[in-house]
Amino acid sequence: MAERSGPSGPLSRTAMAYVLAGGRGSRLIELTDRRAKPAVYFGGKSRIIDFALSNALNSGIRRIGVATQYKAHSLIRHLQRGWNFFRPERNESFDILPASQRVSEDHWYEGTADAVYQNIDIIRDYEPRHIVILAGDHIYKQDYELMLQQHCEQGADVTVGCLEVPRKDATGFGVMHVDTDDRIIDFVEKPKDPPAMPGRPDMALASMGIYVFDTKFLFDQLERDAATPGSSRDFGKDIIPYIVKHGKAVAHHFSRSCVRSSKEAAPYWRDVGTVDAYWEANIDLTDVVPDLDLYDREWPIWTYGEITPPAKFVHDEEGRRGQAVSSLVSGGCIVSGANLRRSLLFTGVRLNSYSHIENAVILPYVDVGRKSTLRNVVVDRGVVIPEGLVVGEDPVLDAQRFRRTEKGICLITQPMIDRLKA
Ligand code: ADQ
Ligand code: ADP
Repeated sequence: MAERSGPSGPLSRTAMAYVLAGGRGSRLIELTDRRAKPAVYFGGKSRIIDFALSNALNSGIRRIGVATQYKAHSLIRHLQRGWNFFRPERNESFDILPASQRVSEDHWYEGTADAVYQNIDIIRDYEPRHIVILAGDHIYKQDYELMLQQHCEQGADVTVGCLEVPRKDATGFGVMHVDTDDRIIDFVEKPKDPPAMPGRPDMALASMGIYVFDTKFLFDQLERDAATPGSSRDFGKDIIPYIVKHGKAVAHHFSRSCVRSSKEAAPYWRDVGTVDAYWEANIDLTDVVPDLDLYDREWPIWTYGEITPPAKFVHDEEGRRGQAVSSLVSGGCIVSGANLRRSLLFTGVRLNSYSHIENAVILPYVDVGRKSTLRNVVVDRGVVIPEGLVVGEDPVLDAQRFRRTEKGICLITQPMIDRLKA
C-alpha cells in the first residue's frame, strides 16, 4: 500500500503522463459502438478514463497528453468539458492528440508505440524528464510518483507496472519473469500458455500496460522501432521485448503504489473489458463495503459533472412509494413510485410507477416506463424503456431481443428497443 510524504512528489512535477485512449474495447460490443472504451461510463458519475487521469493528477503530474483514435467524439467532448483546468502559466498542460497523420499522410496510429511516436515533437516541446505511458481503460487507484521513484532508484531504461493474476486469465496480457531485483528477464506478449511465477504454478506476473521511461531513451527507442521493418509499432509486442533483451527493464509491483483507503481490503484493479465484467464491477459498488472505495477524499476521482438538481424520490399519484435500497443514485434522477434495488442510476434517469429495477446499471438519461421490470441489465445512455417491458425473467426471449451474455446479463440499447416496436 502506498505511503507518501506529500500531495505532489518532485519526480511527477517534471514528468508527463501520456494516456493511450484510442482502443475500441470490442468485447463491450454495443456499449462501444459509438464511443471508445475509455469514454464508457463507470461508477455512477465518471468515465473509465477518469481513473488514469485522476491517478496522474493526484500523483502530482501536471502535464498530460491523451492519444485518441477510435470513435473519439464522446471522449474528446468529455475531456474538453471536464479536464480543461490546466494552466500553461503554471507549467501545466493538457493536450488531446487525435490520430492526425502528423508523420505520414497515409496512416492513422498503427500500434500503441506509434500513437506516441507521431507526437514526439509535441512532447519534446514540454521537455519532460520522464514519460509515464498509461492505458485509458482500467479502473484502479495508483500513485505514479512511487513508480517514478523506483525507476530512478534502479536506473531502469523502462519500468513496467505489473500485477499478479491467475495464470488461466493471463493470456490477454504481457507476461514476465523477474529476478530477485525485479529486473525483467523474460517477457512474452499474450502467450497462449502463460508461464507461471516461480513456486506459484497458478499465478502469472502480468504487465498492466503502463510504463515509465526517461524521455530521451523513449524517443530513441521509438525512432529505432519506426525504422525496423515488420514491427507492429506496439509497446507490448515490440518495444518492451526489445528492451528486455538489449537494455534494463524493471518490474514495478502494483501492490507497492496502489492507493487504498482504510475501507479497501485489497489492491483493486479491473479491466471491465466485457459486459459481464463491466456489469459486475459497477454492481459491486452497491455492496455495503465495496472492494473499490469511491468515497476516499484523499484520492478523488475527478470527472466532468453535469449541473443537475438533487436526486428525488416521490410517491406516484396512487401513493406508491418511490424507493431505493443498496443503490447509487446520481443527480437529476427521479424515482417515482418505483422500486430500485442493488442498482446504479447515472445522471438524469427517470423511473416511473410500478417499475421494479434490480441488479441494473442504467446510464444517463434513460427513461423507464411504467410497470416495467428490469433485472440483471446494462441500459445504454438515453434509452426509452417502453411501458410494461419485462427483462430478466425469460432467458430465451431476452436473448432474442437483447444482447444477453453467458452469465445472463442483458445489454439494452435504443436500436434493440426500436426493433421491438417494428
Ligand atoms: P492490450 O490489452 O492488447 O495490451 P492495447 O490494445 O495495446 O492493449 O491497448 C493499450 C491501450 O492503448 C488501451 O488503453 C487502448 O485504448 C489504447 N490504444 C490501443 N491502440 C491505440 C492506438 N492506435 N492509438 C491510441 N491508443 C491506442 C496491453 C499490453 C500488454 C498488457 C495489457 C494490459 O500490450 O502487455 O498486459 O495492455 O492491459
Ligand atoms: P456519450 O457517449 O457521451 O454518452 P452518446 O451516447 O449520446 O454520448 O453518443 C455517443 C457518440 O455517438 C457521440 O459521439 C454522439 O455524437 C454520437 N451519436 C449519438 N447519437 C447518434 C446518432 N443517432 N447517430 C450517430 N451518432 C450519434
